[in-house]
Amino acid sequence: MDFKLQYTDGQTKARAGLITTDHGQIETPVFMPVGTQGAVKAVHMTELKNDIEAQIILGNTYHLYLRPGLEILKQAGGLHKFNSWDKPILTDSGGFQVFSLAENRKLTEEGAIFRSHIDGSKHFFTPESVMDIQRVIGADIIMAFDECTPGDADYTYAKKSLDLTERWLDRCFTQFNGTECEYGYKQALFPIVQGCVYPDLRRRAAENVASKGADGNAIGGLAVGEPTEKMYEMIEVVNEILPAGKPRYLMGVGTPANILEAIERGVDMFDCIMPTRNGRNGQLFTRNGIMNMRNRKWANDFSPIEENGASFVDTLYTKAYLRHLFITNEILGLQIASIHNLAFYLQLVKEAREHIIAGDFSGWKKEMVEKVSRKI
Ligand code: PRF
Repeated sequence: MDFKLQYTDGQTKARAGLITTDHGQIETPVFMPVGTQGAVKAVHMTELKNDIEAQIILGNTYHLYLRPGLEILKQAGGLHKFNSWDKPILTDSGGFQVFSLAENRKLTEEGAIFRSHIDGSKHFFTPESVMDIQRVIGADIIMAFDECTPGDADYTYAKKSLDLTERWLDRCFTQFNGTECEYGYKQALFPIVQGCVYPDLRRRAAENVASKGADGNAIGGLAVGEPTEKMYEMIEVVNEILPAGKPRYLMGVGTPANILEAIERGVDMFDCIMPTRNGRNGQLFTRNGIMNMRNRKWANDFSPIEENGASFVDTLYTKAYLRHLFITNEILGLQIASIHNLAFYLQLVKEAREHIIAGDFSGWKKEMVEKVSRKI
């Protein structure tokens, strides 16, 4: 994997760059739609590619390991072949999902013991096994096995947790460096900075991560219950230390405003379930603010979903029709909302890139944060 830093904004820390993988290039900043189980919920690959213009999608080690399981993924020839997505894929390591989904989970020095949320079966993830699983899934970018420290952890817990994540990181790199992709292309391993809301822990974590000389680096443990201002402060602290010449990935963030604020602070890559999950709940993000499609006020609003929207769905359908689909529980409503929200997120980040290159990011960002955050 290669990263070229193409432009750095003069007034802020925002950057534009280009990642090259064996499955194609990614212009940054980039938003990566989440396809937890190998599918972006309610969205076809053709729509992702041609309408939403996704450059890379996510998958999850935890889910794919449980179903379809490694045997099937191996037989398929990896996730790209299995789900018919021939562009880049990134997989999260499962640490975060074990903690948010699995039952009876327990952390030990060795790894994480948990029971499947699907059938209660018992499993054990270690840094080594998680590297091996991600070799079988075959994503272009794979993530280190970490503990995502809760946002309200006290200092003592956060430090102990970071110590463990750092020991696990060394084991991840040892295993990764001793193995190869099963399918003949290259995979990159991104380490993850933890450290909760404590600047000294974050600095230490960022220095440790930077010392690995990885192809890219991630910031985890944010947007997990801490105040938003703390999140921005931690991004600033960490990005002072992470190498400028490598992409920086802020995991699981966030609202359109969160993403613009993080781009301003030097983040290049994002993923979040918000556009798809909130979309399925009837929440639409637009250039003019956030709409709840179940609201009565859209019942006879026959204007397009979004004038000058980023997707074909925006002008093909009206607000009144989309509201009707939500009220009647038609699955087309979920599809339209998911496509709309993803197209909006991707266009927003693409526009950010254009403004970074044009040299007027700062003013544009300030205006957009205000617009995209209001409720309409
Ligand atoms: N670690 C991992 N995945 C994640 C996170 C993390 O800290 C987060 C936190 N926002 C989302 N996804 N491995």
